[in-house]
Amino acid sequence: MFEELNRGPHRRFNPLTGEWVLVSPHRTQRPWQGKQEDSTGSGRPAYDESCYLCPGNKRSGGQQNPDYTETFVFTNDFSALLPDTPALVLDDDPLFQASSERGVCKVICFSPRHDLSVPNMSPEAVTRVVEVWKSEYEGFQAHPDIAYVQIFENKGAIMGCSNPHPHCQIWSSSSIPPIVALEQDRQREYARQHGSPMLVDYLERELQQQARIVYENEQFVVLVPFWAVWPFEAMILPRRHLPSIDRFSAAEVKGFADAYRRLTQAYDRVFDCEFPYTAGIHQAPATAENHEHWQLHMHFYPPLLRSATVKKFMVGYEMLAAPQRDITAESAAETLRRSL
Ligand code: H2U
Ligand code: ZN
Repeated sequence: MFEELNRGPHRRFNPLTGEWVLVSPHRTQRPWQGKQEDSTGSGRPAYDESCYLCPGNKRSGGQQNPDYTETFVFTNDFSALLPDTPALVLDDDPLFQASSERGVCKVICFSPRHDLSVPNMSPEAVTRVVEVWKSEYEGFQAHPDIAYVQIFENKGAIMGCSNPHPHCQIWSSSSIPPIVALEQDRQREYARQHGSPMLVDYLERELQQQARIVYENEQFVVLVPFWAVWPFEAMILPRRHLPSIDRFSAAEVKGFADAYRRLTQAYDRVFDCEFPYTAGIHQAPATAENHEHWQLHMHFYPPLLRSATVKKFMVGYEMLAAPQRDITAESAAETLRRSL
């Protein structure tokens, strides 16, 4: 069925967002004479005295990092959201609506080692990172002003990451951000219509088809979603129904870390470089309501297209009409499987 579809231009539907992506498989032979990005290449020292995330160093605001030995969490010195913003709502004119927003932004150093990143950290060290995510989420669940917890990692200068020291960020907010709210509405509606969570049904079908599966362990599956937009976009999905990270068992914390590590190892092998990406977990809001329609998942959006230096641009048609891709999700999954 997909072989026939993949012979020519077609559209694929993203049930999580309701958006369509244009797939043009015949275009992969297109010549390229545009921008070449600098290859990232590692070769970093284990400790960098000028790094604001390395143990014992001073950060921009003057605070000093402890001599941490595994993970280290601190409040972002330039937080985009603040916990004590006074409440203010402008809603009397439908054309000029605004409201104040509260939240907390944190930075999590994954390791004291400046030269490592998730694919070359030990399984135990990556497991520790997932444990910290879980306890941070639980901490925000107890916070009356916080509705949503966004855990994300920006990796690589090409993705705007300010520092190669392995780290991620957590931004928690008093409202549910629009992309998350959209996925929430779509999942709620699907569960209402079909009686089961969307991504639980989706994974079952993906496992039957196998064409887009990259890696499986006992608890999680890594796949290239049918509706992927970025060339090597991927997703980590739990095998069982898990709305949020606080429900992870100890084995699931370990299994998630394994999936995260194995996918990023495969990424690094695709073009033999430190593969840049933006990745993040979407999960149920950290509030007391019923969120059973939610299925936690981690999105990976890597920009590279055909080498360590050639990235996919989301411009022109993509910015004005619809996202478009050339290599199919099936062939990207095959490349990633071969790179495991
Ligand atoms: P990236 O993950 O995009 O590189 O961002 C790193 C964050 O670290 C960024 O949000 C914060 C920046 O505000 N930061 C500090 O909190 N303290 C510093 O001394 C420098 C950077
Ligand atoms: Zn460092």
